[in-house]
Amino acid sequence: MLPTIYIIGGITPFMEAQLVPHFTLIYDAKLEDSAKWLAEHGADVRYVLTNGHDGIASDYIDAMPHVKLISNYGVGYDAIDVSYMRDKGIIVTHTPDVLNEEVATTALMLMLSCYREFRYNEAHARTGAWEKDGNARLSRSADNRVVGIVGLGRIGTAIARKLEAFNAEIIYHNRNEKQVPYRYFDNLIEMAEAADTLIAITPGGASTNALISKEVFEALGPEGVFINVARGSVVDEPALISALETKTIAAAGLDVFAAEPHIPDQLKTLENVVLLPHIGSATEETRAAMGQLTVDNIICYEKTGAVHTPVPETAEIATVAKRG
Ligand code: NAP
Ligand code: 8YV
Repeated sequence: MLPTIYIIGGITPFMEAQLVPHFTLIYDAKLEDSAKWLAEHGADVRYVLTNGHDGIASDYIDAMPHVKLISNYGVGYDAIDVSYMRDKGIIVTHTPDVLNEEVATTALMLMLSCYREFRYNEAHARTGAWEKDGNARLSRSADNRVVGIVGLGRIGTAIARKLEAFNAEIIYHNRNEKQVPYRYFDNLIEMAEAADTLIAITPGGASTNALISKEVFEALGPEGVFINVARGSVVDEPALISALETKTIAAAGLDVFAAEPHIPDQLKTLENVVLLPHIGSATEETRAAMGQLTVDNIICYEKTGAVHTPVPETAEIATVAKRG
């Protein structure tokens, strides 16, 4: 009998083609009654493949007593209770690094759209307003900005590097100072005061919940631009809406929201916000690389008992194999 993978959320045909010869694939979305299926067959499940949006509920895992590994198709794993999994001896893997450049590009795309008022200018061209009303109003330059990165990790560092082309001065806030040539702020409010633009790119979860608060927006100020490519939970969303409505900040570019795929109506009607449907890593090339690593972690474990990219919280219970 082939080992079973329980799949939550979608996977690409390319991922499926690699798994089908070696595993029995059970798709949560295709089950009429997941709880009933798990009660009858949960003991057969050896692997879970899920993603950053769906994660896995702990009661699902309780119904799968022989699961060895949860392979997460994404780098962020705040939707998985990793301490619970570690205590049960279950390894969790994710897809670091392979998406750094894409998510950084998305952050820049949002920042440039805010400064150069892409939505307004595109509409001015497309709707005929240019012919009817004359030239578009002036926007503001994205060059020479002081950019505060909240979460200077793998992706934050890629954002900082891409911003060099715009002559940005990079400053950052993490819990820990790093050996990097950028100014460190242990106080986020003080960094927001010093910055023209704030870019959030931390993990989600309890430690960053509503980290970007009303006070942070007040410190960023009426010329300030806020970009979020982290998680919706990192921001106090009602405070953000209010800051945009009252022009406490100038503009925001958002790829992530508190209750995805729902976006609050107030955000949809505001002129000074650019909205994206969580597409930070969503290109064919980057999703192929993420999918490959997600699949490789399972195949490697099945063949050797080792994985390539465990999350730090389960690294101590995992054997790590370099990717060939
Ligand atoms: P990473 O390398 O682990 O970097 C995370 C950074 O955040 C670290 O520098 C960390 O530094 C900092 N951080 C963590 N908790 C913090 C806190 N409470 N306060 C301040 N800083 C904190 O992770 P990554 O690979 O860059 O990914 C970051 C996140 O981006 C993911 O977890 C995910 O949520 C998000 N993401 C979004 C998309 C998208 O499609 N929009 C795609 C990929 C990833 P310290 O530990 O020193 O605090
Ligand atoms: C994906 C992400 O949208 O990697 C992450 O943390 O947020 C994105 O790359 C998500 O994980 C879907 O698989």
